[in-house]
Amino acid sequence: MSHSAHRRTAAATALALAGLLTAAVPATAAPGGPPASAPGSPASAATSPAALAAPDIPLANVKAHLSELQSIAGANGGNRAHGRPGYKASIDYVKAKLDAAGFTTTVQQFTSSGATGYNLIADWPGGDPNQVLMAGAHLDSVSSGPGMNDNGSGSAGVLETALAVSRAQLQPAKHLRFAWWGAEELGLVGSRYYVNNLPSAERSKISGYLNFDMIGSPNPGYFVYDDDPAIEQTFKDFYAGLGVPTEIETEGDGRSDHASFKNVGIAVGGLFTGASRTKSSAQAQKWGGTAGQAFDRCYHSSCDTTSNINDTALDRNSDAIAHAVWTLSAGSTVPPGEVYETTGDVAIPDNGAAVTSSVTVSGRTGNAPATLKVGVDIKHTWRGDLVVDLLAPDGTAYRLKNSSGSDSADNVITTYTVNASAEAANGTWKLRVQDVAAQDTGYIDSWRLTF
Ligand code: DTR
Ligand code: ZN
Ligand code: ZN
Ligand code: CA
Repeated sequence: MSHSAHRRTAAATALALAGLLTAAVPATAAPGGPPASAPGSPASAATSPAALAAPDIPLANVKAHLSELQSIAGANGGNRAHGRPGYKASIDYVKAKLDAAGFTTTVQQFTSSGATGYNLIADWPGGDPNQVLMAGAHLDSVSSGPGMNDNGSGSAGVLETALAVSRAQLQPAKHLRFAWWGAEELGLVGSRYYVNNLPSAERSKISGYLNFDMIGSPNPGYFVYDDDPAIEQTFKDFYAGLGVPTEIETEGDGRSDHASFKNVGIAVGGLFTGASRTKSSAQAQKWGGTAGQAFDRCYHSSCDTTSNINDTALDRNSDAIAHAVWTLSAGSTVPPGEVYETTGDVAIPDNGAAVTSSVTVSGRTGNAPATLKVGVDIKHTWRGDLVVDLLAPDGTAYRLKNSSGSDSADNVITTYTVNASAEAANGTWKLRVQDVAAQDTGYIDSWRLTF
């Protein structure tokens, strides 16, 4: 009997196990692809909607927000710093855009250094209130300048992504919440105030916080925060699609508003194009720009104006924000309880080398669950001979069964639960079986993973 690995819904698996399906399908039936069933047999795969593709974020729109913020600084003493009129005017501008676009906005006040500060929170109606994806940027500048790259760039990129959500009337699985923080330059004051005043029950609903602080540096690097693996991978996948190499952000820990969320155990990620560190020649080789020069020579200076922006970096990173928001808010692209299985027989050599049987998982986002079900069906007399492991796509082994000389019963037909939350879901998983004692023999009949 030679079938190959395929993906079925739980219901279809029941049919399959009842022998009603004789599908011989490609080893990796990608979700949304053709149903994994032979012609004439009952439709077997739930074709769940894959994550919708994010729209392109128009650079001109992002730059228009920057121009507005520049004008606001110009009309208010040359800056948009905490406690200065230019900051409140920046809040009012962003809030007006979001109110007009259908967001539910809240202005949260706090006091820092004797002055009133403001956070702007914008909720997009809909989505699972128990799964909140957040994206944010600090809106304040230092007092020495208008703060276009730091951090008008992040503020404008997040704002335009929110407006794109409205234009698309996106209805993601998760609830979307956007935020613009006050007094970041005084020490993450606004974002820390928000997190500290969020009841723990509300904190636990936040599935991730995406931070964007300096995403248009004039001599840009493309840095991805190395925090939550699924969020990091989402950004890396986006840049891989552009053919743009990225580096891990190494100076960022604690240096921006994601730290306020990370400090209370919320998954975080983000993007950064560099500040006062200098670009190496190797980095100039891969990214262009000027080696030996700071990524942003106007960091925290009066020259951090709209001319202190690299349009390509701002455009790419704004699109990356949208990609991450669309992708990470879609929930899992395949319904829970999705089964990936193989029914191919693999003979187990008596008292010999280990053998493996593979199942390929694709189309999922993020990591495998902490309760990954591994259903095995091994036909073998005197099962005490057998050692059984699950191998994750990266080769990590999870021991399912040890040998036991005294266990003379036949067959291993059972389901194990494995905490595979450290493993990326997509890839080729293997069941490894070894017969470590002479005489009794058998074979792997089938096995399956249920996510
Ligand atoms: N703290 C930010 C700028 C900054 C400097 N290094 C990093 C690394 C990652 C994010 C941000 C930053 C500020 O001055 O606003
Ligand atoms: Zn700064
Ligand atoms: Zn900043
Ligand atoms: Ca044996």
